[in-house]
Amino acid sequence: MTTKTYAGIPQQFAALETSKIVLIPVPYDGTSTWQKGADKGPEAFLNASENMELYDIETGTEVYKQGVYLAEPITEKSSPEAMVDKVHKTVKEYILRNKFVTIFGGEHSISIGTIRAFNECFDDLTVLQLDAHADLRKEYEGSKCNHACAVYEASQTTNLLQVGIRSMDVAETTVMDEEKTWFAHDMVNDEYWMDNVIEAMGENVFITIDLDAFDPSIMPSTGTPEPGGLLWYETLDFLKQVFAEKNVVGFDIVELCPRPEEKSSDFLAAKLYYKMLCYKFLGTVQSDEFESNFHEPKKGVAKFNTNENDY
Ligand SMILES: [Mn+2]
Repeated sequence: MTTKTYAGIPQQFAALETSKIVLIPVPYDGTSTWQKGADKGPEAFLNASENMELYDIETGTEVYKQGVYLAEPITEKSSPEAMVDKVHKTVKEYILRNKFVTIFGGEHSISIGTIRAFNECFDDLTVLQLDAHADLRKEYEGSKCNHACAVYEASQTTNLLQVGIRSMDVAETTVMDEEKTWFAHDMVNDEYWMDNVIEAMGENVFITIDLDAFDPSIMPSTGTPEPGGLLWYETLDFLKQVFAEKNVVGFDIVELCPRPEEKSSDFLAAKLYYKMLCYKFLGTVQSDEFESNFHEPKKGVAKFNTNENDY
């Protein structure tokens, strides 16, 4: 990776100690079944970020001044399970250091470890998934950590809300909670979907964005594009409301599968990431302490089944 700081920001905004935000790249593409290349996602995203204006017109802010620490990429790929464990451990470590933790993939299986970490640190976690695919398989091709299983665990352990879904296997209907699913073909005729999704959320929300949730017309560089996806301004409008009304505790963005001749997708991912930071820190003065309300691990609380000495 050539980038030394996120988006080329000055060192004074990029040190771990003073940064409120941590960005963890996970260039993993071990289980994807069709187009390979999500392992190149973080690098393309970081390159595009470096060429992006850092003043946000809509919010009138320069959110990078809150501090963005670019963590070492997670390169564990001996097995999907080992990768998920490593992601889980690393994410949890940064949450416990009171950082706003963000992760850039990589294929969607990385979210298994990410969500597990957030779910251990925040009570009553809602997972908001924007995705074309349900990703609810319990196991796929011999592994529970396949990208097709990305949110199965979340469906069992968190309040999982699935938005933009337009592709799934019939077997997944037995796992899916239709009350908590917004299908793309319904959303297009439903002017209240944003309100309804927000109403279904608890206070603490983790957002996982599979970039194939977007329409392929604006986001062609993804492993498995599906027609009929979300557009730019409606997505921003929705995300802005979520950040305004809920305590978003972190997010990940996955499945950028860059192609050398098509850079607009890389820029969409870069801008989306930055916009989400802008919305998160709207109204936060640069010198304010970042207030994370995670719960310190307590002994004897069943939710924390990880040994405290593990990290
Ligand atoms: Mn997915």
